[in-house]
Amino acid sequence: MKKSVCLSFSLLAIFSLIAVAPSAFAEHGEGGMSATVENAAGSSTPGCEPDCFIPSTVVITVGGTVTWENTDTMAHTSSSGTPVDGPDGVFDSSLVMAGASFSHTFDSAGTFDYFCMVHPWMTGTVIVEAEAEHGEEMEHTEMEEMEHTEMEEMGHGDDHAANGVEDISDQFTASVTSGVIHHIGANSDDDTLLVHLFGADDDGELKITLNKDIITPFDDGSYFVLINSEEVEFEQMGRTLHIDYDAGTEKIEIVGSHVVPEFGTIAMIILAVAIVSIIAITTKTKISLIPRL
Ligand SMILES: [Cu+2]
Repeated sequence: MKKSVCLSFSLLAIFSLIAVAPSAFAEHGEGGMSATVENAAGSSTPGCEPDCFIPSTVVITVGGTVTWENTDTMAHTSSSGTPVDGPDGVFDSSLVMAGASFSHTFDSAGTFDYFCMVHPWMTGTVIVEAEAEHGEEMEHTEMEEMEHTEMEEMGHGDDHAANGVEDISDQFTASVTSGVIHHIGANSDDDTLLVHLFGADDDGELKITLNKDIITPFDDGSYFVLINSEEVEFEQMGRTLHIDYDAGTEKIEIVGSHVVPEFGTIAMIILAVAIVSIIAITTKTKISLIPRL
């Protein structure tokens, strides 16, 4: 985590150096340290394939950053993995609203497939090439080291903010078989984790793995689960809960003995979806999904 923060700072620093020495970097051209991908207009409806992300394949070098700019009018995600196998956790933008963007810095070489969890026909690839072995790249390394030192002196505030978000997304995984998880919030006053669902038109199951650093179970290792304020039966295997819910459910509460207060301040949108049900929902309720501008 820390490394990528440092890297993005270094990148910023490098950009500011471009003004000083433009010729040194001009030769990198495309497929260098950064690439930008846009969501195709209207890609929330099938038919944009194979160019739902534009360009659908980008090439960068190790340490480079890809920025996804949502130039479409609908919310999208850029989630590593494939629609068939699901997200693999290398990177995940979660929901990126129209006009917003998401960046990820790639620290290792490889080919990374990604897709949009809301519109799984939207797929793309990031190819990260090993760093070229020539003089210019050496300059990068030296500069990164240099900026690294400076960063440590002045970067604490941002470092903290970035860690807060990143760390929490690592804290648990959640998926649903009907609808999408719109938001997970916490209420430290009554030690409750709130899972807000959206578009659960059918009965479904929420599978969520909890980290005890976020929500501490009761002494016997158990939690309570409330749906529409009524206690429900659920299955618990270790820290993974399988919770069945009825069509139309909007709020599932998981009660433990303690919830980390900081968590409540972070408005987190996790989109873990059952692909099939999402296609159905998107088709059925397309109108209501369009954010009112
Ligand atoms: Cu999308």
